[in-house]
This record gives sequence, C-alpha cells and structure tokens, in this order.
Amino acid sequence: MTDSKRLKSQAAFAKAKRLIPGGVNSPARAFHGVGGEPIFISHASGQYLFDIDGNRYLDYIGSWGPMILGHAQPQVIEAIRIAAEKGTSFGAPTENESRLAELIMAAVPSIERVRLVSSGTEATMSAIRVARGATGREKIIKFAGCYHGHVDSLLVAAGSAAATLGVPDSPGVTAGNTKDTIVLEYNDPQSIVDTFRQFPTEIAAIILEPIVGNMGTVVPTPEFLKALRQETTQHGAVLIFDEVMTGFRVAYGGAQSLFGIEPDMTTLGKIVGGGLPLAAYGGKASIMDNVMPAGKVYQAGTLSGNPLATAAGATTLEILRDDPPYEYLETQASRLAAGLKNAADAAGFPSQMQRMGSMMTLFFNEAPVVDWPTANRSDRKRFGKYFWGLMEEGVYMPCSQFEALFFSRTHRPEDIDETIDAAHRVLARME
Ligand code: HOZ
Repeated sequence: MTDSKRLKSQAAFAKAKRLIPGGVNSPARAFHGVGGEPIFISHASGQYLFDIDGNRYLDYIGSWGPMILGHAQPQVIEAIRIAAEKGTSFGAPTENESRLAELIMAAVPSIERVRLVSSGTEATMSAIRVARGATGREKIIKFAGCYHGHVDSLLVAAGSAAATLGVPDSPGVTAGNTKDTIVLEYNDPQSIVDTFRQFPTEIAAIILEPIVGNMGTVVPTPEFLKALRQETTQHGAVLIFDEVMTGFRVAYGGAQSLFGIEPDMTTLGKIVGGGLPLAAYGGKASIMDNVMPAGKVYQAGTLSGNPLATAAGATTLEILRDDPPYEYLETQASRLAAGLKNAADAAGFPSQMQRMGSMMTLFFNEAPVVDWPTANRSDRKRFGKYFWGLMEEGVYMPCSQFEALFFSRTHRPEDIDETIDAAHRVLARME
C-alpha cells in the first residue's frame, strides 16, 4: 500500500505513540512482525474492515477470532442495544449470566460449572489458580509456542506477539513467578511421560491450546493427546484445554468435541463474548466448587458477567447453535487453504498450509510445523512481503507468521476466490 493511501492512519499512529506505549493497547496489533505501521479502523461490517483513510479490506483477523458471525451482526448489535438501555453494569447478579452459562455447558459437556470473567488472560490465570488450589500442588506444565494471555507464570516461551517480537520471556516476570512452570515441546508425548516420572506428585496441571493458534496453526498428534489425558489422569493432575481461540470456532463444542477428549478444565474467550470483553473458565464440579464463595480459591471482578457482554455472547452462541455455520466454513476454508497453498507453490516458495476448520496458517517453511522449533524456522521476511502485498490488494491477514487467520460466515465464496486471486498476484511478484 502506498503511503498516500494511509495518511490519516499514519497521523493517528504518530499521535497514539505519544500517548500509549508503542501506540497500541496490545502488541499483536502493532505490525511489528511484518514491519511498517498499523492501520486505524473506522468501522467494520460483515466481512469488511474500513480504515480511517477510507480503504476497505476483506478481514481475515476477525478481531483475532471473535467475529465468526461477521462484524456488526444485526441480532448481536440489537441485543447489546437493548441491554445497554437497561444499564451497563450493576456489580450484582443478572439472569443473563445463567443464560450464557447454560449455553456454554450445553455446548461443552466437560464443563459442569463455569465462571465468567472479562478476558482470556483472566480465564487462564484463574484456571491455573483453581487447579493449584484443588490439587494442593504447585508445578504446572505448558508448551513452548502456546500462548495463554499475559499471565506471569505462563509468559515463558510464549507464542503470539511474544514470539513475534522475540520476547517469549518478558522482563518483569520474576524467576519466582515462573519457578514452578515446566516448559515442554508441543507434540512430544515422551516428554510428558518423563516429566511425570520425575515429579509424580508435584504437578497441579497441564495447560495447552488443543489446537495451537498462537505459533500459527499447529494440530496435535493423536499420541500427544493420548499422553496428555493418560498421564494427568494417572497422576491426579488437572488437564486444562485453553480453548479461547478454538472454542465455538473449530466446532460448536470446541477442539475437545473433535478429538473426543474430555479435559478437566476449559478456558474460553473471544467468540463466547460475541465481540465484547468476556471470557470464561469451567470444568468438573469437583474442581470448580473450590472457587470462592463456594470454596476457598479467590477470584473476582467488578465487570465479570457484564450485562452487555453476556447479551452479546449469549446471542452469538444461540445463533451458532440454531443456525450452525460450521459446514459452510469448512467448505470455504478448504477452498481457501488449497488456493493459498497453490499460489505459494506456483510462485515456487516452499510452504506448509496448516488448518483446522476456519483457522489456518500458511507457513513459509520447508517442513511441517509441529512445535515451536519448527515454527521458528519459518521465513518471517517472506511472510512480511506477502502480508503487505495482500494489504495492497485489500486483504487484511494476521500481521504475523505466528498467528492463525480466521474468517466468518459473511465471507462469501466470491470473497474467497478474490483472496486466492490476490494471493496469486502477490506471490507471483515476490522475490
Ligand atoms: N490472542 C490473540 C491472538 N494471538 C492476540 C490478541 C492480542 O494479544 O491482542
């Protein structure tokens, strides 16, 4: 995109940088992974984003996952409007919180009790605390390249913007914060067995993205999944699936419904809030009943179960339940994946297309990506050129090699075709 097409965004970014660290309120949106500066959004509708310079983009970020119904979905907007007219926050219980809890529990049967919070970070932080409280143990296992928000104890070898910016271990996170965090490689079942052999009674929980989105899309092997469930069960540890990204995305019941594995706890975010700040954690009643005031593990929030967010989330889940888009998304996703891969092949660039439902990543990589070391061998520079080429074409992809793209039910087959054609043009002129 030529500079003259985004003068207003440039001015807005210059101003924001004087006011906000790095000009953004979350590093993933800063475009550091691709060079250059972010565009500033004016509004969005259906499959399109519009920036403040008046450029229109086919959106493949979807607010990093939530917008599965497309932007400004009329029923969701109406639900928010009705809720807002009744008051925006009470700090007291409402019936809509139970409406959303019931929807979550019906969709994800492993969740027997659920607590609503405001962000994915809160959900994973709380799940870890509850798992520790319930087991009386301190150690946790996470996997390199998985990202679970900016929880201190989980901000080790993290994916997403931490990986993009090359700071998978953040300053400010103390050795004390992470001394009980054991980091293993994704898709390595033997390391799980070995770690439990070393610490048979000390591990409170394993947390993972059951399909990774935060080092780009990486799918677990059956052996890895089997070892996770077997070892945690055998040693009395809590298996936590972080389905913030995959919940209601890869299937209505999340990744666990596809793999037929029941985790002990699940974290949800993004789609469950219908585009408003809402997330959730839940699981077996015997574990969740440790949460205060039912139990002794403290967790709280003034805006938890906020009435606007529960209205948006419950309406979104009801639409997804009553008129599921998943078959349509699968058809279009397989077309998009094949088209993007063909475009890379035609241009002679080694690449791997990795996908699960409507989340996918084209890695500029010679070999399949199965864990962080293999993801890390991807050609970031080539990805940056691809990203900016697509921006020129009006296609807004995730601004990092280590993120998944998402699309919505409002993306029409002709939008997918347009995207594939754009990718062919972009890749053909890249060196
Ligand atoms: N969890 C999002 C995808 N990796 C990133 C959103 C953000 O950090 O702003």
